[in-house]
Amino acid sequence: MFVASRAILHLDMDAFFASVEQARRPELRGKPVIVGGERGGRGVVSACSYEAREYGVHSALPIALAERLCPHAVFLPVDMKAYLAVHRSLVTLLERYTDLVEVASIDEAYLDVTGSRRLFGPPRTIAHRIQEQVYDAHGVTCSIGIGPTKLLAKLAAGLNKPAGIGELTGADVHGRLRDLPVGEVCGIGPVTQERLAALGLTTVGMLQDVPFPLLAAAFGKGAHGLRQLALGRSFSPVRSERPLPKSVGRELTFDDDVNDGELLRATLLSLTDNAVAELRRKGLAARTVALKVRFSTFHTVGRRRTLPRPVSAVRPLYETATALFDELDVGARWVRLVGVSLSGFTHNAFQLTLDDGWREVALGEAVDRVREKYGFRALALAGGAPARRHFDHASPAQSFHPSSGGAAEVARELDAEASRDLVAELASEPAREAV
Ligand code: TTP
Ligand code: MG
Ligand code: MG
Repeated sequence: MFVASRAILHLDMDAFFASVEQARRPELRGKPVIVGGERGGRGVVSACSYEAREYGVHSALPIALAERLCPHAVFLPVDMKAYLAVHRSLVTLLERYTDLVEVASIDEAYLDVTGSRRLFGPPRTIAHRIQEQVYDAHGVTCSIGIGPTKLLAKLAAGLNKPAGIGELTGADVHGRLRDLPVGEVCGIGPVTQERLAALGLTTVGMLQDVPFPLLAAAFGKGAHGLRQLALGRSFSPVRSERPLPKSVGRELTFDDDVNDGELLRATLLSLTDNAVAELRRKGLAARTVALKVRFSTFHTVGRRRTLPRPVSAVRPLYETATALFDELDVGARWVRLVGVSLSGFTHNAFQLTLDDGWREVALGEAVDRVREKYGFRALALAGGAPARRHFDHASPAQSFHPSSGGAAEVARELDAEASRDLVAELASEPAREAV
C-alpha cells in the first residue's frame, strides 16, 4: 500500500544519439540514421532513428549486420561531446520543475513533481511543457511517463514511445500491465527473464498470479522482490544528486516585542511547520534543529541540537525546538524575533515506513496536499492558532511564510469537515519521543 500517492515523471529521449544528429543536420530528418561507426566498421550500433528500426536495426547490433538490413542508411560515428552537451542542458531544464531530479542515464531522468503541482499544474501539464521546451531547445523529442512510483512511470514512458505522454496508475497494475512481457519491467534483466521463462512465466500477469511457494522455490529470497515488481510496487524515492541545501529556516520579527510564552511557543510551531513543508517539498529529512531568539535589547542567542536520526515530521522537530527554547529560560524578557532552522539533511525515503512514525508522515503529506491546493494557511496545526491570529494582523515587513490569501478566505473554499479532521488528528496524536 502506498503511504501517499506521489507524482513521478520518467523522461526518456527518443532515439537519443540519432535524434541529436538529425536535429543538427536537418537533411537527415525522416531518414534511417545509424550512430555507432562508419560503414564497414567493426563496432556495434549505439543508436538508430525510428526510420532505421523499421528495417530491424537496433542498439547493440553489429554495424556490419545493420548495413545488410538497411543498406541505404546514413552511418555516423559517435559524437559523445555533442550528446553530453544536450544531456547537461536537459538536466538544467528539468531542474526548473523540481529539486528532485534523478539522472538515470545519458538520456533519461526521473522527476518527483509531487510538490511542484501548485506552481506548475498537474503532472500531465508539466510533461507537456517539458516536451515542448526540450523540442524548442534541441529539436529532439522525448517520451514521458507518469506514475505513483518510478517503476510505473518508467513503464508508462516506454509504452508511449516515441514522443508520447502516458500514465499508469495503481489500478493499471491489474489491468494493462498484465499482458506486458516480464522483461519490460525495470529490474527484471535477461538472466531473470530466462529463469522465469523456464517456469513458463513470460508476462507480468503470470508473475502476479504464480503461487508464491513456486516462486520462492526457484528464486529463494529474491522471490518477494520479484512479486513486488510484478505488482508495480517500488518505493525507492527519486534521488537528486544536487548538493543538499545547508539549512532551511524560518524566522519572525514581531510587530511589537512579545513576552507571552504561549505565543512564542505557538510561533515556534508555525515556523517549524512552515520549514518542514519546504523540507518535504525538497524530499529531505533533517537531523539538526537550531533555535534563534533576539531580545528587545537586540542581544541574540542560539541553541542547536542534533537528533539520533533524520526526521521529516513536524512533531519531533517542534519538540526539539521547544526544548531548546526552555533551556534558554527566557523568563519575563521581551522577545523581538524567533527563528527555527533545520539542517543536517539526508534525502528522505518516501517509502512504506514501517516504524510507528509512518502515520505522522502520512498526515503531514496530506496536509501538504491540501495546502498545495488551497494555500498554506488552509490548514494550521491546532497549537499554532494563537500565533496565526498574530500573523493575520502582521505587518508586510514580516519575514514569515509565503502565504496565499487569508485564512478565512481559504477556509471557505475548503471542505471544512475534512480539514477539521486532519487538524484534530494532528493535534490529538500523542506526543512521541524526538525520534
Ligand atoms: P536508449 O534510451 O535505450 O535508446 P534510444 O534513446 O536510442 O531510443 P529509445 O527511443 O528507444 O529510447 O539509450 C539512450 C542512448 O544511449 C542511445 O541513443 C545511445 C546510447 N546507447 C548505446 O550507446 N548503446 C546501447 O546499447 C544502448 C541501448 C544505448
Ligand atoms: Mg531513449
Ligand atoms: Mg534511455
